[in-house]
Amino acid sequence: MIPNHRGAIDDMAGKPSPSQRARQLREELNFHNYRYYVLDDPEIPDVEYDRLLRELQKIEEDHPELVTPDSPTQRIGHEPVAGFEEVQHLEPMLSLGNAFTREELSDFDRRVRDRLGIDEAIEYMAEPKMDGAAVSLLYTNGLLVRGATRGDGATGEEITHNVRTIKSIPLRLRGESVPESLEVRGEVYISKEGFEKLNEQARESGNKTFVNPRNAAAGGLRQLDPRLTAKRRLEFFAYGIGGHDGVEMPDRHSGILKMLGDSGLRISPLNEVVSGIAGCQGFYERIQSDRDSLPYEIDGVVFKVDRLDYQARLGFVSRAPRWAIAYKFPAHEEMTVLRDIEFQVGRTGALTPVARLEPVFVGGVTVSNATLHNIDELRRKDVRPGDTVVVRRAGDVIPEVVSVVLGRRPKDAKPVELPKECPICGSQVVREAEEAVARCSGGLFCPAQRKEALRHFASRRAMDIEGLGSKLIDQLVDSGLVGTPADIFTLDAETLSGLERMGPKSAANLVDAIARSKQTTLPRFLYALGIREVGEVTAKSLATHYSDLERLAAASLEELKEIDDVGPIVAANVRTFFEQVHNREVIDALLNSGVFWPMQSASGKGSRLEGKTFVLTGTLEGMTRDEAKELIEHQGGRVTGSVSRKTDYVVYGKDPGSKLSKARSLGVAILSDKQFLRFVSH
Ligand code: JCF
Repeated sequence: MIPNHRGAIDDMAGKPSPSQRARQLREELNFHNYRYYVLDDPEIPDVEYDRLLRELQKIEEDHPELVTPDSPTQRIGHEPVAGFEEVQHLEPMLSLGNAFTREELSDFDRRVRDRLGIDEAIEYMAEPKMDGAAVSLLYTNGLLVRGATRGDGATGEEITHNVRTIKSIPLRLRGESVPESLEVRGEVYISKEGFEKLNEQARESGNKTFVNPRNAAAGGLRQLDPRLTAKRRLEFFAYGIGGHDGVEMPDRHSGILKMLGDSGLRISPLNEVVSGIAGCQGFYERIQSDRDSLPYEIDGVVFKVDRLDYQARLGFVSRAPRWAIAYKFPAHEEMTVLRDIEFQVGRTGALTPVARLEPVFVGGVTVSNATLHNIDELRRKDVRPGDTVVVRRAGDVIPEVVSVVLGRRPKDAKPVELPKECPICGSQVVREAEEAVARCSGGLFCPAQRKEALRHFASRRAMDIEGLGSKLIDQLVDSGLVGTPADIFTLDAETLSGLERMGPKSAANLVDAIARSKQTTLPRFLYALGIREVGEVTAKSLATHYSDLERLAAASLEELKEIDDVGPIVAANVRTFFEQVHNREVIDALLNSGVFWPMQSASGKGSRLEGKTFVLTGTLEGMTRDEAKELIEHQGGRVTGSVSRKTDYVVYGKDPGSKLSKARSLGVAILSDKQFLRFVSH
């Protein structure tokens, strides 16, 4: 049990001494660390953990003599090391034999049974095989004293300063009776998410990306500066033991894992004892089908004869035990020849270099396209048509080209250039100085961007065309019925009812919705155009400043930069957008088909709600929150989230929240939704 420190304080006659308090805090923090990182079941919120940690840090600062090696403050406390020391493992670290097919697996099982002279099914401990780096942890009298890489199996490198940063590795073993010494063996790995983030950061800062999670984990362990290791968010699963002294040994491998788990080490929850070859095969298939949804990479499963007396009888061949085998999944990485590099145009017009490959079977599927992310990444990797490349497909992630096999580069291989014009629509390709991405400036005109642009155009906060959803837009574009947003306003019920899943009733409803959307506001219209980085706030600023579309379209860069919320990048985006003839044509067509907005008095000045602050609560009848907000802002008022003395009106609907009672207690004016509508509509 963990002492409740608050209780402890109250119970004692007076305050605990700094040394008592430090011990309480250490125990408590280590307990919560264990709940969070090992059991994955935190008991207290992060802020409370941080508070406790800071309290301990403070005590240790004032009383440095109270710092202990297992203090949670000591995980990253170490200075960078100058180099790695060699360490001798107490027991050698073993490797595993491999099986790639069912036959090889059943050969293994047959060899085991033949050697033991046993006919019936053997019980195996089955576990996922983590794709990380093996480490050995030495605990002396329960205290973590050393961490080491596998090295050649007999000698590894000392990496204690780095394993201490891994939160799922306990600095002290739990439990009453701790062994005098115990080598814990396990795998350090990085999650798929951690790996993606690491590579994203590397890409953003122009550094080399990691080829796979295993390299990222192994590299993390070999940092001289533990602060860099800590940044990689490495994790750990224990899978066995090495040398040990003063431990009562269980008689099964599953017993060892239970013992490790009870000592506070993290054990894979997927481990299972299975029976015979059928059990092994079943486990393999279950894990394989879960492979993509696991948060980390695995490259197969491991089977170990569970009974330790059998293990002893089976012994070893060279470094690999006869009692264990790794049954591998199809590889995630393969080599193939890159035929060509093409540029694909994405949602925002971003040009993504895509590798066209000689088809190759990797990660369980045939891959013939792989992403190269962006032009900088392409340059950094220096991938050229004709190159032999390493392709990686992990989980559901898009296959990517990881590296070039330079030794196989044809003499005449030339790098590809970024196209000056969009390969889809021919518009100019622009690249902002600070951005890694190059983009097609074609906007609404570019077919590749069209669907996304239409989705945005019709969306609730833009033109708000109810019923014009994603699937329907796909159909409309694919059938050629809609090319630009203006075409939406040419659709009639008859045409629409010819589409999939479109009855006469929903067709009629959609036609109504389209007609209703014609009356809009200038900010909504500007936002709907989907000019890069012109969100709702910027659209409002632009509309407030110009109140007339023609003047905005003709505004110079210098003029635009002067406007609130408009920086040089947004100003340039606005200019580029209106300079494209196609965009002007679409806008004209929209206006010709009847899209209009009632003239807005500049910034709503002089209107009745000028300077008034509103708070909305509950479900308003006959309007959405957004509509109410728009009504208020249209007349110069402001909507805020919380009630204070400065609030002028609180508008409430059905099931109002605490804001209504707060308004009452502060004496703020209160309007029902109906009163509000009357109030704003004359
Ligand atoms: O998850 C692993 N990569 C893994 C490696 C799991 C194991 O149970 C292992 C291992 C390497 C050697 N067991 C041994 C004996």
